[in-house]
Amino acid sequence: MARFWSLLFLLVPIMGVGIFLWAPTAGLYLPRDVSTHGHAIDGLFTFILVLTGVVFVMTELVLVVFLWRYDHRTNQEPVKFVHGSHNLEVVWTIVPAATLLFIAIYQMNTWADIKINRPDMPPTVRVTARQFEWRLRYPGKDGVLGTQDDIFAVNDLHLPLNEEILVHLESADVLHSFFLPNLRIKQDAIPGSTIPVWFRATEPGTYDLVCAELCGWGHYKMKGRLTIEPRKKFESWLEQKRQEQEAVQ
Ligand SMILES: [Cu+2]
Repeated sequence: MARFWSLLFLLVPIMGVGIFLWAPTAGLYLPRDVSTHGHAIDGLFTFILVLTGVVFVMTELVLVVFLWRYDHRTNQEPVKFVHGSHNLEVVWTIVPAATLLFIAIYQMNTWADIKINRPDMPPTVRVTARQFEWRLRYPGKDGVLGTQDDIFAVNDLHLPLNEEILVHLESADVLHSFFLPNLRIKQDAIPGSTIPVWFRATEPGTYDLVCAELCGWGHYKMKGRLTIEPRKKFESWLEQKRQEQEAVQ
């Protein structure tokens, strides 16, 4: 029976690795990347996944070998307890600390590109998250956000293709998270702050915009749509919105 348990534990690393190998073929992996910085994020993701994956498989195999070899029926003598090992403690503290420090340094340039080196430009759109929708506000003809001629939309985010985009992200009530999976963008929206988010989309299309922070009972339906389109189409969409808006005023 004890042998059966060790084999059952062996299924954990086999299935763990198996699922990761199978998922991309079933379309259950990362969605298609349509941003300029996405490959850097995906590279970090894969690097950390492989690193932790190798450690995971190694520790699982050690566990299974010990379960198999030290089964109680073939090891009748009493167990000898060991109370700590200073050297072992030092080793398994230093190795993870060094690994974490390495990852912290290794990801620095990507972090700087995505979170620090903000483009010097006026915002393309203001996104205000609220329970349970995305309110969008574009500058009107004057090109300045926050003036009388601004153009409004809800859940329908349109942005121009192959251009630097600067989003000003806000929250009207609680914590939300602005998540564009295809652009590898995920940023918390925090009440009381305006958070800049920038990126560049490289392929036209319609993509998901979802909330990635449990923000209340209706969190599941806090879904919008991101449309990436060439500048001309984007401008005619804005113009159409503006006319609709004037018609009801
Ligand atoms: Cu939300």
